[in-house]
Amino acid sequence: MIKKFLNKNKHFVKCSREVLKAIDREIPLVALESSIISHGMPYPQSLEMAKEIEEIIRDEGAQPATLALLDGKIQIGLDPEVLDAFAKIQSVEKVSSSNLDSTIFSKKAGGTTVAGSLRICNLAAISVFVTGGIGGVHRDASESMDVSADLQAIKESKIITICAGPKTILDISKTYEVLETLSIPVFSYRQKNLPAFWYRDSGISSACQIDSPEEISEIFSIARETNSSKGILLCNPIPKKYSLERVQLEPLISSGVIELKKANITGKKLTPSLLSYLVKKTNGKTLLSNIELVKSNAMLGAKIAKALKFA
Ligand code: PSU
Ligand code: MN
Repeated sequence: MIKKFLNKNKHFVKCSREVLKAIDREIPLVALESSIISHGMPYPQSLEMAKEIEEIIRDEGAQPATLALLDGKIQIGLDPEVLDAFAKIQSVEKVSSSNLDSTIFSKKAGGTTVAGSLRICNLAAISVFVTGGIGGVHRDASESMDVSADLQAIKESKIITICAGPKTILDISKTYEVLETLSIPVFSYRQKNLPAFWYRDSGISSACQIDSPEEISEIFSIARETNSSKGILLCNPIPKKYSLERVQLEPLISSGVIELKKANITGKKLTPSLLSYLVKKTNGKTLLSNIELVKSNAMLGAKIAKALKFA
């Protein structure tokens, strides 16, 4: 299926050498976003993280496919030299579902968010997508109306998105409410409650706990058989060792929200600015934890991709 799509759309889609080989060998793909590289983390940690998670996925016997936009084309997988170059580009567009087409048109470099990446996964029929934390309802949403396009994109995706929950900087309970309103099936991994990125426990209980890659693969089959047109969201709690304390983090998030509001930082800039504010205020603690949770999600994503193949 993916081969047919690639042959038909060479003018705007390009695969890395490694991804092409993996498709031939029927190695299952795990899609990765690239906005986390271009906007979510500082360089060079961003590049190191990207390489590390790709390696984790390969070691598990799956094929990483980092998605991005370059030279007017959708890239499925970045060859090592391309990934290196991408991580160093200073001005990269943050590409959501709404500006994917305009970024292809402008031929600018683009880092795809969850929403942007899921559009590509849909096109290329990639079933497993890994990120750190999804976007959602911002804490000042009652005023700003800032709700990430990620939520709508997950609903429209037919893909399993593996994350550590919504990012802690968001209004977590409102975000889980909107997920419910959109009727997105949300699962927690190996615990009752849903996580919230740097926190293992959001305090919100999950409708369904999943305990193995095989179980999520079964749910994916059920969703297909029952003709579900929605994506599946699997929330994998951050490893205990790297989870952060509410008492320490909450005051910093609150002051960050206020400070950025004063500086008029809104829209696409809000999430990356809050993340980098917290990295500075915690002397890099939030960054280390962010990297570790993405690694843990990558490992789980690879296992799920394999389980789907053998289902
Ligand atoms: N996960 C991380 N760090 C990030 C992101 C995810 O660990 O920076 C990115 C994703 O690309 C996500 C985006 O889609 O943040 C959300 O941005 P916004 O709130 O503007 O929709
Ligand atoms: Mn937003």
